[in-house]
Amino acid sequence: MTMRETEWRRKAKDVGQEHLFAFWDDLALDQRDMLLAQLASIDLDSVPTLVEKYVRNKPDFSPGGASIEPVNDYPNDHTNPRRAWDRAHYHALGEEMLRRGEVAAFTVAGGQGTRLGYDGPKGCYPGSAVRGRPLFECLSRWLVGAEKRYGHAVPWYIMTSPLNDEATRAFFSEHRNFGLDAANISFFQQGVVPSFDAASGRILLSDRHVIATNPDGHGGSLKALYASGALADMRGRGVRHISYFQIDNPLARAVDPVFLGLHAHAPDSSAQMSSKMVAKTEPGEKVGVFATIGGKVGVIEYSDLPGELASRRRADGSLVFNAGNVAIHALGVEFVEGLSRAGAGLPYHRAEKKVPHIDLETGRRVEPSAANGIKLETFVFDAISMCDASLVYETDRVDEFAPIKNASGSDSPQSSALLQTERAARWLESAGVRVPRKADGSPDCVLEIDPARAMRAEDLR
Ligand code: UD2
Repeated sequence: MTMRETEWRRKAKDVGQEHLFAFWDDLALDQRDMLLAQLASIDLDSVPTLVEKYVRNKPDFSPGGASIEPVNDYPNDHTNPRRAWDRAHYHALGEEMLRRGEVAAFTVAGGQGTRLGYDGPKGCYPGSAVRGRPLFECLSRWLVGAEKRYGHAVPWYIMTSPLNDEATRAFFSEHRNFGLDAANISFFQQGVVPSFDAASGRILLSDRHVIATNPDGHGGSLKALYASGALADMRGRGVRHISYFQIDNPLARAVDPVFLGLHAHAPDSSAQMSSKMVAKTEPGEKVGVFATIGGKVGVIEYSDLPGELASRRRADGSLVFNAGNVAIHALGVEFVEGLSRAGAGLPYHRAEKKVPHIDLETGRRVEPSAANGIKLETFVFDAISMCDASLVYETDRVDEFAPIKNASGSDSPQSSALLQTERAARWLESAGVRVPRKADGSPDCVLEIDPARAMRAEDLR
């Protein structure tokens, strides 16, 4: 018995997880090393708390007794009498930030294309309506355009996970970084958390020498930005704000001067974390909702929003809680650093899932037919309620939200292509181009506009 093993075994026992050594005697030497290395990479001390708080109990993320009000957003129509604001002013301020190189782009791309039936990093999936450009390339075109326009490169940070890091890097090399300078692209991996057996609270083994883990959610990006050195790299480049977006939305403006200007300069912004919203289409739409909860802006995930609040309507028929979260945020470098230094972790959310594992009695692999495991994830939007103040900016759905999540139906490649076409059609029409439309008003064609050429309708005139 090596000393290292004794120590780890004791530690595992102390936190109620001694079974992780159940097959030790049968393991080859390299397998033993792998198990010990994996144990060293996991925060074992936190395991008893995780089990108690999230496996044995179900934390409640519903707003509970707190007062809950709609958010006071900046409306998409800046002339809206509800709240008129000076769009041109913030656009100019945001452009200045880009000219000075104060902005980095950040994509969370730790997920796979599983829901799409695609075996690979989601960013490699064809996303654009006409050319079928991969999602990574759709987003890269904004950065090509911004560099040309503002004379300063926007460094791009991409968070991968152990599931797709290698494949993502290889994809960028194969595509010569989509024309961007490799010196301005950084990849780093998010962390993982152990997956638990729902009934016993034991950590599952995915092989006799391998602990079952899952990526720690997009909220893990804040910790990973710090731990990977990405924040220090940003500091070195003079970056002060991070433009955050998900890999699944080919219409996301990777950098948006108006939003960045509001985030950094609006009087009611703390420049810590700001967000974009779109008006929800129907009460059941699967997007989180921004609300003022107990006096502070936060997001209530769709599964936690009480039905009565989701379907409450104003006299004009519009939804009261309509501020849908499109997962586009702006974050201050200082804010993210502060959270990490203070060790201010985000809460975990639990998901009951089928987790294949090794049966501890027989040593055989089990493919469960029903949910047997608990996976824990953190959500980036939980950081919003940690801000001193947080701004929400309404954007037009057609202009900015056409996610590709499912193989068919809503949020699918087909629905995304329709929205991309509609946006391009509107932009072209505003520049005086006649776009053929069908009797129902939808464009009678398929269109795609390259963001490297036009970042907004005005650019086409
Ligand atoms: C998310 C939001 C939802 C709404 C919607 C907008 C959550 C929990 N819900 O739903 O409120 O805003 O998006 O499109 O976020 N990712 C990682 N690492 C992880 C997990 C996810 O990088 O460990 C990335 C993933 O690659 C993708 C994004 O985060 O880019 C969204 O993840 P999702 O598909 O699990 O979230 P979804 O669509 O359920």
